[in-house]
Amino acid sequence: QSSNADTLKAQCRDAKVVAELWHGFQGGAPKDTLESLAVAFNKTLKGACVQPISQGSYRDLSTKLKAAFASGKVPTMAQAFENNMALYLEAGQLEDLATLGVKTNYLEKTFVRANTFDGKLYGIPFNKSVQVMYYNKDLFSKHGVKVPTTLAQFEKAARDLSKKAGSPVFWYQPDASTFGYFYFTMGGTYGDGKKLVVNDATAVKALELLVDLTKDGAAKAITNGYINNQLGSGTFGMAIDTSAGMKYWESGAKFNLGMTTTPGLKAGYPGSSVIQGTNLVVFKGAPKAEKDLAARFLAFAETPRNSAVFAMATGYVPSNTLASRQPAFQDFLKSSPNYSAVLKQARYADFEPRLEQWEQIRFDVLGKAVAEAVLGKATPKAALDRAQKQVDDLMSGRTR
Ligand code: FGO
Repeated sequence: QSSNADTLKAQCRDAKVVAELWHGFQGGAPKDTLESLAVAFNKTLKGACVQPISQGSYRDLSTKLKAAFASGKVPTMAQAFENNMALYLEAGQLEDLATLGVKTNYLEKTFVRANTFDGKLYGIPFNKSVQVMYYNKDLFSKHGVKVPTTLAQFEKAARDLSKKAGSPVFWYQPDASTFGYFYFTMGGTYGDGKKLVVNDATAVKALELLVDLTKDGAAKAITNGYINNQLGSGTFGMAIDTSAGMKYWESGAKFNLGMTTTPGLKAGYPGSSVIQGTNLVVFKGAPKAEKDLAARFLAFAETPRNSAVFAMATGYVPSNTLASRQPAFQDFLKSSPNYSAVLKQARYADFEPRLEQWEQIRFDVLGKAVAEAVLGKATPKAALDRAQKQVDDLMSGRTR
């Protein structure tokens, strides 16, 4: 079926050293591009190969890695969010990349910092994304509404356009990612770095905005998967979503698709955006020959050229700061002006907390609270207060 998969199988069949790379891509441009990268790398080798293996979703991936730690059968490499890294590091599973000679010259500094714990580098940024605003150019021009650049304009545009269209035009997934955009943009920080806070006044205000827009028929919660898969199900106006979905959005949109920076607090300044996507880590328990091969793969993945190719093919932010100077990248920006929003937004983006417990919290606690509130099962304040109690219990080890 997929020629990349066949090529990889052939490349790894007789290899003496096979470095498995467990990942959370499930298809589409991200998976294809990762596999193409591995195929190209393997062509430079004799008797060795990198074998990407999808483990399902990102969350399936971390679940399977934890099981691998317990059984002692770890892969060579894997994708990991920063909070996953905190957990894997605590479990003693991550290799210090300096010992493998991995360099970070020209890599995005904020991303590299997020991979650094106690002064040591445990991962390199690979597929890092930012949220951007996707919108329906045709709908905005049809009704003569200006594309919003501030939160106040955003709220008004959502209400005005929805009235004119006769149905809610701001579509969102009721989860921690969507909430994070509003929360960060309003100045939220999830606490002071000592105590994790999800129910401060800013959090309540952020969730109230989403709930009010929903109640008033200006926003629609998409509860069955990615927004880009639902674009045929009504009049879409705008959404805040990961730049990594760019190719999916482009193929799903039956209208002129616009991409721009997120609405912010003040005119002239984009809003914030949650940094998502993952880094590549190497596991201590893998054989030396595999770890050395992994280090070479990381260097290959991060060349300006390969970093540019990956970004152009997917919508991710290039990890190498020299990528955007590649002639092919310059041509790409001319033919895909939407993508420039991704580069601009990357300067206005925030990380979620880098805590071991965060993955569980963002899905099972915060994400649940957001869904409850927008579905009208609890007020934003009540939902977030309950979430805070669960956070406190998890952080103090009272629950697991
Ligand atoms: C996804 C998840 C986390 C954490 C954030 C964490 C775990 C969020 C969000 C929950 O690489 P990103 O930017 O985008 C993904 C990429 C590869 O699959 O393509 C996106 N995609 C895929 C198919 C499609 O039809 N449309 C589309 O946009 C896909 O989202 O990562 C963003 C979405 C989520 O997975 O539901 O990162 N996230 N922090 N996941 N496990 N842990 O700490």
